[in-house]
This record gives sequence, structure tokens and C-alpha cells, in this order.
Amino acid sequence: MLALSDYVTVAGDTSLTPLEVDDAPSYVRPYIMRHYAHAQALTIGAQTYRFYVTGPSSGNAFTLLGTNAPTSASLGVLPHIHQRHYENFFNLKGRYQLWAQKDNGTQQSRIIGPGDYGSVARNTTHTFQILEPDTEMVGAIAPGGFEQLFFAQGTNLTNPVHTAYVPQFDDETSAAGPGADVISSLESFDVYAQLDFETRSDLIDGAAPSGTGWHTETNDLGEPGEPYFIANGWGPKYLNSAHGYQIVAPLATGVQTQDTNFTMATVSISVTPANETIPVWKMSGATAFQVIEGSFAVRIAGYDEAELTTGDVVFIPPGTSFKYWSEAAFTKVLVLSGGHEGIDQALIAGGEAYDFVTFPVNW
Ligand code: KMP
Ligand code: CU
Repeated sequence: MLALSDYVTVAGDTSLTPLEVDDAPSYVRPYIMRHYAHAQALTIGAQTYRFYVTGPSSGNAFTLLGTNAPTSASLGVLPHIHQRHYENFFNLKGRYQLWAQKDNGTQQSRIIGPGDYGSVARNTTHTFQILEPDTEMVGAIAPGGFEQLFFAQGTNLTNPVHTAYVPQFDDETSAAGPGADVISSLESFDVYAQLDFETRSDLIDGAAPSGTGWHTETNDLGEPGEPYFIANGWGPKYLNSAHGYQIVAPLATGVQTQDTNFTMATVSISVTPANETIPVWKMSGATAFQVIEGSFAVRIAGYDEAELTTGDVVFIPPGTSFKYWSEAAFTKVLVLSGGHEGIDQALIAGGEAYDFVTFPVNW
């Protein structure tokens, strides 16, 4: 039996449970996970996967995973479809190629560089290939739980150094994912192999088919169910000026994700003006932030303030009060939300259309 004093926190510690964890919790609670944390790291060929948010840690809202891998001469996974999961591909660093094709639609391919995004709705054939030595793909998959596939496929990695991926001294180690026999056996994990899919290689200026204006023209969010791609800075943007400046660039909204119940955006945050209060948020859905650049401070009700830098993740359960601000002149984060009314949508509703990726000069 616990004595009352067991519940009393020591001086200076405002929480019963530390905020920082090494693996995604098995139940819904606030937490911070550092970039390259253990995060149930596993390898599939040359790729190292980490799971920053999982089905259990998010109440099945979404999975947030990181894939670090070297340049590869082959596809990272054989072409496949998911019937239940919507996959969002973001690039934290390096470069990869993404292919996506819906039903009998045109096969799309893009070179996805830092800050670029590709949207792969359900029932879209897709695959990818890693193109640069220091590449990190960010995968945001809704609903949560898709990580079970990787837990079943991967080899657990012990990595006290927290190295991004395991150096491959052996040319025999396949950069590719599972073979045709294995990928065809994964239907219980919502993976349906599309072994007849032939990846097009006729890219011009990083895109196929030609004429998409990739990285030269603006990108819109797509029609529901259709693959679409948003180059870094080329998508729609909104300026929220309520407490300092925030530029919201939506990547997927309820219009696209529909009943997979998810939204995703980047938010660029200025310093806080002198004498400005920092607002308290309480969202109805799960919220996760992953830092892309800068220094992101967060204070969750009942916990000490925490400081996050590139790649670090904070997860905030529905109905939990929190505030955040930037400790750097420019901080950019990826924001994932369960439901259709995430913090990205709230910031857009309180903002106005804006054509720039940088803040105005004056308050
Ligand atoms: C087998 C698979 C998948 C896989 C790797 C495999 C799969 C899948 C992904 C994926 C990887 C990175 C992301 C998003 C998705 O990898 O189905 O950011 O979607 O070995 O079946
Ligand atoms: Cu997939």
C-alpha cells in the first residue's frame, strides 16, 4: 500500500511522471521524445525506422515515424496499396523519390527534398527510393496502428550512440525492403503488394509527368483520394498575427483525409513580441509537433517547460491544456492533429491568406 507521501512530488518537480520518454508510451499521455531516441528503433535492410507516435500512444489517432537511410540503387519497398491507411510523406532532410498512382490515373512521381510533401490516400499504389546519404523521411499515417507492420517486419536495433542509421560496410546488405514473397504476405497489416506496377523514370526537373511546375509553380491541396505534392514554400499559406506571427502551410485537411480524420501542416513561428501573452490551447483531438528547424518551447499543464530542437517530438492528448512559443527568431514545426479541427485549422481560421514564407518586418 502506498503512503500519501508517495504521491507528493519533490521540490522543483511539478510532475509525477517525467515528460521525456525513450519509447512511445503504451497508453495516451503527454510526452516528449527526442530525435533519434530509441523509439523502438528497428532496421529493414539499410533503413532504420523510429516510432515517435504510435496507435497506443495516440489513442489510434495517427502514427508518426522516421526513416533514416543511405542512398539506395533500388526501391525502399516494393509497390503496394493500403486500403485503410492514409500515408503522408514529408522530408526532414536529404532527398527521396516518391511514386503514386490512383486506380487508372496517371502515374505521378516527384523528387521530394527538404520540406516537400507527398500525399498518398487509401487505395493508391506507391513506392519510394532514397537518393541522398543523409535522408530522413517523416511518415504520418492515419489512423494510428500501422507501426505493427514494421514491428512484425523489422529487426530490433540496439543503438546506444543514437546513430541515425547503421553504416553498411557490407555491399550485400540489401537496401531494398522485403522481397515479393514477403510483401505479398502482409495483407493482415493492410499492405497489398502491386507487383505489376512499373515505376516511371522519365522525370524532368524532378517530376513526371511533365508540366506540373514542381518547385517552379504554386501547388494546391488535391482532390479527395488523388495523390498530390506540395513543394516547400509553394503551397497555400496563412498568416496568423494574434500573438506574434505564425505562418501556417496546410498539407492535408479534412477535405483530403475525410474519415481517416487527420490534418497536417507546417507552422513557422516568430519570437513573441514584448508584453504579448502566450495563449493556452486545449484541442479536441490528439496533437503532435515535430520540430523542423529552430527552437520550440512547450509547457503542458502539470509539467515543467520543455525545449525542443530539430527532429524532437511532443505529443499532447485531447483535452490537455498547453502553450508553446519560439525561442528562436524562426522556428518551423510539423503539426499533426487527430480529427478535422486541429490547431492548424484554428490558426488558419484566425489568420488571413498570405503569400510569403517569412514574417512581416514590423509587429
Ligand atoms: C514494407 C512495407 C512498407 C514499408 C516498408 C516495408 C509500407 C510503407 C512504408 C513506409 C515507409 C516510410 C514512410 C511511410 C511508409 O514502408 O507499407 O514514411 O508504407 O519494408 O509494406
Ligand atoms: Cu505504404
